[in-house]
Amino acid sequence: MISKPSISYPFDYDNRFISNQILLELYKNMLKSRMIEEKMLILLRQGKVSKWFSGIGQEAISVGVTMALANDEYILPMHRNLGVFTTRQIPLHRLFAQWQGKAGGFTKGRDRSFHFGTQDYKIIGMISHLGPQLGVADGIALAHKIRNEKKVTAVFTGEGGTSEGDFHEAMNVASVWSLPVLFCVENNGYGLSTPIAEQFNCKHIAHKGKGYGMEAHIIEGNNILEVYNRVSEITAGMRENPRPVLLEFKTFRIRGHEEASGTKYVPDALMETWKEKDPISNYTRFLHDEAILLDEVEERYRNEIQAEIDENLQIAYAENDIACNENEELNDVYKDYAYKEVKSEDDIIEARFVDAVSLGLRQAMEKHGNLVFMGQDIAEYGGVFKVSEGFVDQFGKDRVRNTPICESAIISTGMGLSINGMKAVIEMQFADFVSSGFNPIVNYLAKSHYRWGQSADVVVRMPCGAGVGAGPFHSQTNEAWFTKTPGLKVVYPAFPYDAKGLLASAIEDPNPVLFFEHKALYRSITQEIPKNYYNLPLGKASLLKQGQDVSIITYGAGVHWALEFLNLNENISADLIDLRTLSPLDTEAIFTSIKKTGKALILQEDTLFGGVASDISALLMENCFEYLDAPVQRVASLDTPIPFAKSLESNFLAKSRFEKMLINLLAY
Ligand SMILES: Cc1ncc(C[n+]2csc(CCOP(=O)(O)OP(=O)(O)O)c2C)c(N)n1
Repeated sequence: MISKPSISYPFDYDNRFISNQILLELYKNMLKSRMIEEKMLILLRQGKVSKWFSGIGQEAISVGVTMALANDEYILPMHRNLGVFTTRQIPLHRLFAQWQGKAGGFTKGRDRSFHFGTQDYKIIGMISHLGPQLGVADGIALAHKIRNEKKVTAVFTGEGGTSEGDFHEAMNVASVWSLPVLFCVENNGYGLSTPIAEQFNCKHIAHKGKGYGMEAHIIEGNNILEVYNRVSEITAGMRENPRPVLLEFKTFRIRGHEEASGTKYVPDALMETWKEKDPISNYTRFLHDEAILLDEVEERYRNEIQAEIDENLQIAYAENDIACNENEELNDVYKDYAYKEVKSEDDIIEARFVDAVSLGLRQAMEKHGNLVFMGQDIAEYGGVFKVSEGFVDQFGKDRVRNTPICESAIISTGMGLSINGMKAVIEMQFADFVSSGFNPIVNYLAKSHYRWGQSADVVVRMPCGAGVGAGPFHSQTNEAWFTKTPGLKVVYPAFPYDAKGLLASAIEDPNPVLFFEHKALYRSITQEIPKNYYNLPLGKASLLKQGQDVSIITYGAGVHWALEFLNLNENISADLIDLRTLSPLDTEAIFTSIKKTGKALILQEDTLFGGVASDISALLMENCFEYLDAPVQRVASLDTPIPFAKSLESNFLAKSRFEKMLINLLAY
């Protein structure tokens, strides 16, 4: 029977199609979440947990959504979704240990609160930046869709988070690709202290769905039965007919943004209205009124939960604080990967740099059936540099995907594919545009393995570099943005042979790799290379020339500038080192050479300050000082943006200063 809205409850409770067992489970899960939070508030005051983001008053959303999903469907919760974690039955001592920074948690003490994921429970936690996980959900759902698995992925955000570009990008991608993502927006009135009227200028967030061509619904988020019923029904449809759906849950944040910040800015009347809509007290009354929950059962539940909390807190307290092991800290930055050499010596072909990249990528697609290639105009059009011409015909549209112009969501999508067992290669149309996808690369992909053991099996291809008169936004070589970030690998080949073999390895490697391809080399450098699949180890430099008087250390276009000069000046006796990989850096090759020659010139196309050459210089000072016969020289491009006009660009580039500085160094 359907209960009439009455003065007893602020909402309709429709329990017609829900068994009493589920009705009680919904109740118990909400109660558990509430009772844990109440305990946490006490512990917070006692200084036993650090920060706390309260979800009190919002439990129905976490619990209702989680119970409507199957246990093997991914959920990407936020900082107020304790109910997701507890409904999935994560042992409480692990949660408590996580909040106390102990090893029994999920991050070896490396991240706090809800900032973790766990494949065991199919929960992928947030990063602080809020937005990127929306695109990650796209990637998880895409993997399901490609494998024809009928699964939904649910991702949460607050209404504040919907102002981020990631929200727009992820919704748009999900809609264009018909991905079964349930976008759950918890509209709780405030983003920190900012009220909704200052956050967005439309009546309901659900109205935004229309603009993306997406089904959208408004749900009374404090009504557990409405949440459970509607989400169950909607997700059943999404599994059969994959498509994204936007849900706006109306709710309210009863406590401060985090406990220390309070709620002074919330009008009292507003607070009172919402307190009356408390999801647990109202539902408890309803269950009692319907004789589904008896007093003694409620008491038993409370006692059981209390005992579970106390017992698990003792387990967490009994655990020692983490003892730092620096080796383990460093080792966990990357996922272990044992490189296995694959050789191919027969069938030599003449290939330009661009052909080598194309063939390498094609063969990787053949080798890894779970590899998805994404980028702007990369499908039928073949990419702006024609690297992927013909790929759609060979691999189909599922695996060769044109993307909307949304670097951030696509990088995040790559992360989601990786989480759900696939590999991704993403082509930046120009390396310059990676700035629009910077956040997920440096914060999500780079840090996930260290934080909770989830690697990002993603290669970002970066057509980069100057010398083609393309001006400030199509000519940068921005490798230093990434060599600075622990967790990323950075590869920068200078020859077709290296490009093909290193690309193969970058794709084999389960860690995130930024793969730089100098576009001025694409069609100017040709080499004989093996036609078939082979790989080359990352992190190994190559010694292109051997000499006695100076070591020239360089990569990318710099290798060709140096070669050109040395070939014209055979009297100069130099080691020429092509680094090939910048992170990890082959310091051994560099040090061995300097110990022999005593002089070092580091040549980079990047601008001077803060570039890779600066770190190599510092390493030489620290490790080879007594072998040096002259100050280490860095030769780099001018510290300006890259100009367009030929004469300005030539002056800008390091090449214009290289010769003079090398001669000066030799004369020192
Ligand atoms: C990119 C970014 N900017 C700012 C913040 C600081 N911050 C953390 S949570 C938050 C408010 C989020 O509001 P909302 O998305 O509505 O979620 P709620 O906290 O209300 O649940 C802000 C401003 C952040 N974490 N990341």
